[in-house]
Amino acid sequence: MQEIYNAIQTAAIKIDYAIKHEDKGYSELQNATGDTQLKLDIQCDEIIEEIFSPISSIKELASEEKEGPYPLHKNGKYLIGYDPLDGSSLADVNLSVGSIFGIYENDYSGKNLKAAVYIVYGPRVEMVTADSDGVKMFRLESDNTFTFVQEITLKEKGKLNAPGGTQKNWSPMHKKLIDSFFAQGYRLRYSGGMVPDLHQILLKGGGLFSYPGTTDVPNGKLRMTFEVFPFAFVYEKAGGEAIDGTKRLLDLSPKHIHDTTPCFFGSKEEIKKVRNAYAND
Ligand code: AHM
Ligand code: MG
Repeated sequence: MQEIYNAIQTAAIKIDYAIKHEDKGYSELQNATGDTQLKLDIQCDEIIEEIFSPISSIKELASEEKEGPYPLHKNGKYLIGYDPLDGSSLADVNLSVGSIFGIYENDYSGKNLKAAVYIVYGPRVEMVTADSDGVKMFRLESDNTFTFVQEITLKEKGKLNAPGGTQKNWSPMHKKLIDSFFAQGYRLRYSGGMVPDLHQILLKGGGLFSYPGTTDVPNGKLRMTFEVFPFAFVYEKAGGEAIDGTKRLLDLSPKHIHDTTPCFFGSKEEIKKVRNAYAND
């Protein structure tokens, strides 16, 4: 696993450079979800593919930017589902973006996730790892090494609310639930990048991030394999919870690697309220 973490660090340094200095325009291509890919999306995917390719413990890659799985070493132990540059359009407006990695065994179901890692490219470059040792944050230093900063644990209850999805397409129940958090004094924190938004909630001790099913996207926007399961794993290891409204996210399995799901990540108190609201709908 350490070899994979080291490879992610190497990729992160190159991706950070690409974000800051390379071509920001759109390509002529679309990904499997139908998004027009930025040149940066493709470049970051290629950086990761190249760095992961020689690692013999990796059996296969599945990328948000690739149509299907990409086989590497047939005797490898791990499958890696990743989003090379999440929230990539935010780079153009100089907001933080991220890379997300789920390290699986056997298949891409939530229960087979063994570790999760994400990188935040912001004013600082930070890496968060979640595994049987808990959740740890590292920061990129001027000598291009990552040093340990702190362990991350969530409090029982937080103060931040990051409500995703187009509001006019929320269900009345979901709107009432989100309004109820603001009525209790929760503060809005939503940049439109799930990596910095979820990172902020983790570092500030708690809160709620939601991306519900809506009338336009009934299964939500965020993909299980590359985005949702890795963060569900991080939140659970940090002492929080992650559900789709009623069910634990890590009990789900995608039928197709690009499948999406409604998702809620938070500290225990907020998730309890979400579960009650969705159970009684
Ligand atoms: P992307 O993988 O195409 O970048 O989309 C994922 C991003 C998430 O980071 C973020 O939470 C979500 O899309 C925001 O969506 P919206 O613009 O609908 O709020
Ligand atoms: Mg993404």
